[in-house]
Amino acid sequence: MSMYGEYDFLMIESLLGDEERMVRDSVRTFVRDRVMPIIQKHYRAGTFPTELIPEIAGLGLLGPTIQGYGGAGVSHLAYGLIMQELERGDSGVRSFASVQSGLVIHPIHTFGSDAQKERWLPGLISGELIGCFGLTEPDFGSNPSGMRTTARKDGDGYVLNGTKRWITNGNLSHLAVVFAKVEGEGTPEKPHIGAFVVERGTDGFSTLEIEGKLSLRASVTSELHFEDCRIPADNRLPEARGLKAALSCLNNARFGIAFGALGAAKACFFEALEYAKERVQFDRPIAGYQLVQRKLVNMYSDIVQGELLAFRMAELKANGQLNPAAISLGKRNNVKVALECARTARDILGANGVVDDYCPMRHMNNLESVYTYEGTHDIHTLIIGQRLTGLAAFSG
Ligand code: TGC
Ligand code: FAD
Repeated sequence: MSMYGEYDFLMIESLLGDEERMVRDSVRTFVRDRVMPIIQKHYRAGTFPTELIPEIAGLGLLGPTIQGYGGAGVSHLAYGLIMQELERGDSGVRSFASVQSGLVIHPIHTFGSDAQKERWLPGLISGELIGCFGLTEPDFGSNPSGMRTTARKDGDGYVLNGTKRWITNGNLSHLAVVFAKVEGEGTPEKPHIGAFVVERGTDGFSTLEIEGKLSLRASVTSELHFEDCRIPADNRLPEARGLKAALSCLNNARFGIAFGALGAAKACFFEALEYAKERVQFDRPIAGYQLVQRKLVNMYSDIVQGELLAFRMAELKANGQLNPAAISLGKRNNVKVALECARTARDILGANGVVDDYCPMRHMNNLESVYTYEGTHDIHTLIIGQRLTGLAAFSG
C-alpha cells in the first residue's frame, strides 16, 4: 500500500514523471517480493542479505544518478524514491545502497581521475565491487576534523596508519574510501585531509565486524585498521581537497536519508492503520476510538509534510540549488518523524508491537542509528542554527 492512491490527499503522485513512477514501482515490487520474505531472518541473525546484491545492482540501484560507467542516469527524485522504497523494507538495505552510491561511487566519480573512474566505477555500479566510506574514528564522530588517521608520502606511494570505526559495509567491501591527514601538507595546526582508495588484500589493511548491534542488525558495520598500510600514489583521489570533500559526500547520503526514513515511516503507518481497523477491543475496532485516530492522523500528517519537504529538496537538487542547511532540515525532520511514527505504530499494535512479526519495532531500532549517523540530530540542529544566526555553536 502507498501514500498514493486513495491516501494521496495532496496528489503528490502527480509530481512524479513516468520514469520516476516506473523506478519507484519496480523497487517497491522488489522489496515486497524479495526483501520482505527474508528480512526477519536476517535481522534475527544479524546478517546482511548479500544474496540480494546482484538483483539490487541489476535493477540499477547502485549509482543510479551516474551517467556512463553503466549508471542509469536517473533523476535525483528517482534516487530519493529508490531510497524510500528500500527503507520501507529495512534501513539496513537502504544503508547498503546509499553508502555504495552516495559515499563510494559519488566521491570516485567527483574527485577521481579518469583512470580511477574507469578502474572502479563499472564494478561498483554492477555490484561486482562493494565499497565503504571511512570517515568516523573511535574518538572523532561528530567532529571528523580531529581525525588521527594519517597518510605519509613515501616514494611512489602513501603509508596509512589509523583506525576508522562504525563503517557500513566494511567487512563486505572490496575497497574503502578513506580520509586521512596528509603529513607535510597544510600546516602543523591544520594538516590537509586527503581521500584514498584502499583495496582489500593490501598489506596492513584489515576489517573487524562490530558485534552486538541492537539496531541495523541486517547491515554490516565494521572497524577498519591501517597499520603501515602502503598504497600506490595512484589510489589518492586527486580532486578531494580537505574536509570539505568528505562533507560534500555526506550531502548526497543525507539527501537519500531524508527520503529513505519516510519509507520506514510509511511501512509503520500502514501496518498500524490496518491493525487498528482489524483489532477489536471493547466491542469496536480500535481505529474507531478518537485517541487512536489522533495517533494515525498525526503520523499521516507528519509523513505528508516530510514528503513535501523531500520533494522540494529533490527539485532544488535538480537545479543545483540545494544547500547544506536545507539538507540538514530534511534529514533532521524526516528521521525524527520516522522514529516517532515507529514508536506510535508500536504503541497501536499493543503487545504485538514488540515482536518482529510486525515491522514497527525493527524500524524503530534501525532508526535509532539513522538518527545518529550522517550527522546526529543535534549536529543538524546546530548546522541549521548556524545558518539562522550566523553563529557556530559546535565548540566552546
Ligand atoms: P567546517 O569548518 O564547518 O567545514 C569545513 C569545510 O567544509 C565545508 N562544509 C561543507 N561543504 C559541503 N557540504 C557540506 N555539508 C559542508 N559542511 C561544511 C565548509 O564550508 C568548510 O569549507 P572551507 O572551504 O571553509 O574549508 O567544519 P567543522 O570541522 O567545524 O565541522 C562542521 C560539522 C560539525 C557540521 C561537520 O563536521 C559535520 O557535519 N559533522 C558530522 C559528521 C558526520 O555527519 N559524519 C558522517 C559519517 S558517514 C556516515 O555516517 C555514514 S552512515 C551510513 C549510511 O549513510 O547509510
Ligand atoms: P559523538 O560525536 O560522540 O556524539 C555523542 C552525542 O554528543 C550525540 O548526541 C551528539 O549529538 C552530541 N554532540 C556531539 N557534539 C556536540 C556538540 N558540539 N554540541 C552538542 N551536542 C554534541 N561513519 C562513517 O564514516 N562511515 C559509515 O559508513 C558509518 N556508518 C555507520 C553505521 C552505523 C550503524 C552507525 C551507528 C554509525 C555509522 N557511522 C559511520 C558513524 C556515524 O557517522 C557517527 O556515529 C556519528 O557521526 C556520530 O558520531 P559518534 O557516534 O562518535 O557520536
